[in-house]
Amino acid sequence: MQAGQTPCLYSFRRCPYAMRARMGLLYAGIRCELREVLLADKPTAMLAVSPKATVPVLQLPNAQVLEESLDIMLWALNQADAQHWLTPQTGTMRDMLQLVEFNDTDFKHHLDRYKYPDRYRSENTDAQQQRACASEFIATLEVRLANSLYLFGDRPALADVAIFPFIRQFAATDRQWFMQAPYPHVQRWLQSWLDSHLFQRIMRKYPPWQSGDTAVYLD
Ligand SMILES: N[C@@H](CCC(=O)N[C@@H](CS)C(=O)NCC(=O)O)C(=O)O
Repeated sequence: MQAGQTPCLYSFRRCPYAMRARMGLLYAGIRCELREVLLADKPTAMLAVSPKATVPVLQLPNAQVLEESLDIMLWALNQADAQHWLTPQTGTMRDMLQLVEFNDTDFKHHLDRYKYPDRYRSENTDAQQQRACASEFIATLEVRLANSLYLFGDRPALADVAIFPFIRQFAATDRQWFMQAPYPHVQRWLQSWLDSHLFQRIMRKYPPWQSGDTAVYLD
């Protein structure tokens, strides 16, 4: 397949990995074609460039393909980083990547089991137990956010953007429980991201892409 003149992102609106990729691309001001994907019916063009078959996938004009959301964020931020998301006010890039890694592994493991208990019946676990395990991560975020506005200081950085879409899912699983849980700073931080102009823009709805459609761009 021929790569186009602009990067092309295969995305799924509600996927937290795709959200962070779209946030990074939009923040960096990268003009990017957006192809909304149905997970149950992934386009052949996407599978041809990325047989791994997960979203997001970014195809670059030089035909390079980025198949990991964090790689897409890092690629975008390395093009333009006006608010210094790559250089946090406190801590280092390595510290941020460690926290994101914990989010993507341990926390995500428990989040999935909390959110979709029916899928994990055979594991003999229950949603409340999984919520308690996931909450340990929320508690570590709470400590950080009690000390600063964002996870690594008083201005946003890569880790905030990479992590909040997953905390959004956690909060939405049982909103009533989350709002009375002892995490006021996480609640405040999450709400500020949900209210942000950037988030509102990446959550615009697009119909699923089909081969031959007129290109739509992330804006
Ligand atoms: N490590 C990948 C994970 C991406 C991922 O798992 N995305 C999910 C959607 S949220 C997916 O595409 N799953 C495949 C499917 O449901 O068919 C990344 O960071 O991009």
